Amino acid sequence: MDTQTMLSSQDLMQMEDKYGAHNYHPLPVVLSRGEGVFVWDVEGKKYYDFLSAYSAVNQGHCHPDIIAALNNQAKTLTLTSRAFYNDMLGPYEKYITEYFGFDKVLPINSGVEAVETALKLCRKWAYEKKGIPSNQAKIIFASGNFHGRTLAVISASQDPNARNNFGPYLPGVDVINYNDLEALEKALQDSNVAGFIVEPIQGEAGVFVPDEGYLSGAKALCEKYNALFIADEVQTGIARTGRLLATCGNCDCGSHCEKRPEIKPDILILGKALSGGVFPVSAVLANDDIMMCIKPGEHGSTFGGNPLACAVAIAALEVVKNENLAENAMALGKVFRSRMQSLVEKSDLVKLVRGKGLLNAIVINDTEDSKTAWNLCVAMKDNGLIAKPTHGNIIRFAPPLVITEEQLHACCDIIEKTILAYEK
Ligand code: IF1
Repeated sequence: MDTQTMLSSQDLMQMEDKYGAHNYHPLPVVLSRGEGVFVWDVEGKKYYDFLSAYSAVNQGHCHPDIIAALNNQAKTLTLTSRAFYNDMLGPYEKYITEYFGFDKVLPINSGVEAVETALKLCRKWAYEKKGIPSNQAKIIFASGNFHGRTLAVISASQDPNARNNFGPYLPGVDVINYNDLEALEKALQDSNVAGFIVEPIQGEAGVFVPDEGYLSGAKALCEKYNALFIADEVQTGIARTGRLLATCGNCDCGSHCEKRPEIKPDILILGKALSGGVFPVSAVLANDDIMMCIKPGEHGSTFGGNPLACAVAIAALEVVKNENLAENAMALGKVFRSRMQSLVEKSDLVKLVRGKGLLNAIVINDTEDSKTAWNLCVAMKDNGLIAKPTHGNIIRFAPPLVITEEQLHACCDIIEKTILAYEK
């Protein structure tokens, strides 16, 4: 559509407003190109991307290796459905199960589809292996959770925007306080509990990092009460928090060490950066005693495990390993938080910084309903860095994990300059 090159940002925003559902309120910037840590708007202005499409672009925008895998496979075979075998799925399944250390994978597409798959798998296991009476299974969620937008997961949400007027809600859903092992143990006393699903760090809630020992404690309690520990690593996985998975334990040493307990979930949910932001690819991993509860014809999707997704996901995971993205996220996350901590000391506007690896947030010293965080993001955009508030007064900062230390300092300079100028 050659007229597209003539349309301004304003034209394009108005076009979305007129023809698109109003289910988002984007920052007023219209992106037309991405490369590595950078994106450009329609007028050619360059920005650092500090959201990474909510941690889907960990490998950087349009990573050449992932794009090459996409292009090569796209010219060969994109989709067969699972009515037939294809020559990419088996090698991908072997690759990803060995990569994360599980017996099997159920390939699917979006993050929430993987969450739904995990919930169905958990219930199936509960009836067929734990022996919970039919239709009595309960799954425990954590307060402040975000697992996607389908009716099942919003049934566990406490965010009025996510759930109001979408009822009736799914039964068999219990919600307990996040980061509260006592509450978890109390809930697990119910013999009808099938599992506990949790984000190792709550992204949307505002990058809440639980106490040291919370995840390992939760896993131990699930074992004690014969319930499944389900880790939703759609946002925290794939090196974002400074390790391949955030459920690798809470030690900050950055490499494998005895201090870091291996917190292996019974069911692992991945999405987003599993494809490097190039294509919707998600996955549920589990060992045979759980995964084999689903029999042929009991679950699936048209695109799940398609050859294109397999090729892209292998390339995306190769980049994570070959470019040491977890180590980079661990090291630069510490640099980022230290720079933000010095901003806390300089500015009345910044209350605190928190996060792990390169999933961080600053809390703005204003009320939840204030426009300050939003206004700061608009001002940062004008200064060449795009980010977006999560809730109210919290700004999430999540650059692609390929960022260099020099680029990170340049971004911290932009954030600092914007915030100090805003106060005046
Ligand atoms: C939106 C939030 C982030 C997720 C976790 C499952 C999913 C997500 C931990 C579902 C998706 C996305 C959804 C997107 C914005 C973004 C988001 F702000 F919504 F909450 F990242 F924090 N589990 N998160 O974070 O994956 O089906 O979207 O592929 O809905 O606005 P999906």
